[in-house]
Amino acid sequence: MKSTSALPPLALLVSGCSGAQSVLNAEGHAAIELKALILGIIFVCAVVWLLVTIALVLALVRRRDRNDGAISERKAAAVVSGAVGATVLVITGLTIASFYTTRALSEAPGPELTIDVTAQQWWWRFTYGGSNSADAFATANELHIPVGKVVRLRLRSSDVIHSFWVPSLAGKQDLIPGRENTLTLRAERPGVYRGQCAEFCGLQHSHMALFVIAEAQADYERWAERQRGPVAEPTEAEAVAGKAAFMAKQCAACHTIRGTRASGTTGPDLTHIASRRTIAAGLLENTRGSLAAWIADPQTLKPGTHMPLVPLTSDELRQLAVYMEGLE
Ligand code: HEC
Ligand SMILES: [Cu+2]
Repeated sequence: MKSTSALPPLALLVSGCSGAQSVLNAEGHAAIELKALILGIIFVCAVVWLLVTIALVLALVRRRDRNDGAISERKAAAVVSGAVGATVLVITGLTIASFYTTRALSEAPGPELTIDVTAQQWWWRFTYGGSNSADAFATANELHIPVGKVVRLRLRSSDVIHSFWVPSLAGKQDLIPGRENTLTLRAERPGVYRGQCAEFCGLQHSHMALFVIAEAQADYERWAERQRGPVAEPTEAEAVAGKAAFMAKQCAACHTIRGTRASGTTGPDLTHIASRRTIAAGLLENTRGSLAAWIADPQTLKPGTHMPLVPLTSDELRQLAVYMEGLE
């Protein structure tokens, strides 16, 4: 709770909303502009409300004082035209303010990094480096960006309309089937910013979260280098067996693990799944236990998800979880 100190009553009201996913916790270029506009509008509206309330109270009190009825016609005309004038002035002011905010949002310089975002029920695919280049890589539900850099997101959907919204960084932008939208992000401070699909998209819409990790350029580059890099070959017996199970069961038909024959695209790329914080779009922490729980029965954890229940023995399940855990 920083810049709301000028508005103590308001600050009290909104303090419950601060945190990782809040427009009031603005840490991105666009979000900071939007927050200034929002607080400005709230302040103006609060002043207007206060003035109207004072006028009402005064009218009540004065009428009780001298109970002689009507005010003169001239005075009434003056009051009405004063009120109309003030309304026009306030609305014009707010319109100009929002015009300048919109302009500031679209003024961002050319992008220094472009990332493809594909939304599908009910997770996010982030593809770095274009789709054809040799060192392109894909991740899921976790977007890493360098702090202070202008990042352009190319937004697409492969099924229904979704909406990309990370309140701390920027406004919403829809992802529409058959169309490409763009959104520009610039994080001003390092941090982990939670986002959420903001357009109802079916059963698991509420479990379609994402995290933007804004980090220093060097950290970002180290992360990208690792993601680009080859898959970790399992050495431990359990993990080796897990890899064999992955290829033998249907897993490989839906998931890609670069450097193996698994090249499905229905589900998230799992080449470096162990480097992610959560699985299933923010539903579960990424631990061996939750990986096993997810693989054992995704339909109970996230009913309707496009990952089916694949029948497995308990040995296969354990081996698969160990294999996943080693894919760093
Ligand atoms: C019919 C396609 C399909 C099959 C078969 C399939 N998956 Fe999935 N998998 C998905 C989809 C789709 C998701 C994303 C689900 C979501 O977040 O809603 C997913 C998610 C996952 C995740 C979480 C990834 C992340 O980053 O969130 C893991 C781990 C996983 N699958 C492992 C497996 C394993 C192991 C098997 C084989 C036993 C398997 N999957 C079989 C489609 C499939
Ligand atoms: Cu949605």
